[in-house]
Amino acid sequence: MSLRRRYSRQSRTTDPFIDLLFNALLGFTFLFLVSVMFMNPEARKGRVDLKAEYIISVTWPDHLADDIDLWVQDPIGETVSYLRKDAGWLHLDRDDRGEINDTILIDGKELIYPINQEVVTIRGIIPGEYIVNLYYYTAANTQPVEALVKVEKVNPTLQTVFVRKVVMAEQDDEQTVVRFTLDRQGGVSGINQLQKTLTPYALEPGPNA
Ligand SMILES: [Ca+2]
Repeated sequence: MSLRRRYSRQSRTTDPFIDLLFNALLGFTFLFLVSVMFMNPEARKGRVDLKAEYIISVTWPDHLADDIDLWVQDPIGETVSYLRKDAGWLHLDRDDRGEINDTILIDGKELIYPINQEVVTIRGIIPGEYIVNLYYYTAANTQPVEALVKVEKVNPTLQTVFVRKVVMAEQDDEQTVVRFTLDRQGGVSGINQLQKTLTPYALEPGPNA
């Protein structure tokens, strides 16, 4: 049989079993595409599934080039900051440096992400006192910057347990914004503002010297 004839014979074959297989394959492909579309719709919207018990955040006005840093210490003295993003159960998600790292490259295009925000998560409960400090690392101008600090309890539902506006007057200012105590069940008490320095800068000539 010549190659041409064999080819033409095969293309005319209408084996019902092959038809069934082909239709089944089409069906499975369709189901697969549909399930991919509906699988985890939240993730497709870009929502982040945070594994955390508490979220501590600071935000300051968008588009400002000022760099403010969040420093958090846990009850056993572990301190998280941009210098150490994981300390015990504390984790700093992002060191926001004002405008410096607000531009990201996606598919070769530069996108501006103007939001000034730093977030520390407490991923597991160590009972005792936590200390939350702000440090004004870079002042872009002479105007004081107003920052908003929030402490949110994640479980069982998101609940704000502390919120305060803080004025950072000049570069190198450090303030204890809040201290709070967590019990074993994650309940919060003992909120106060007793000041404590968490940065090591006072021992050094200074980060901007
Ligand atoms: Ca920062």
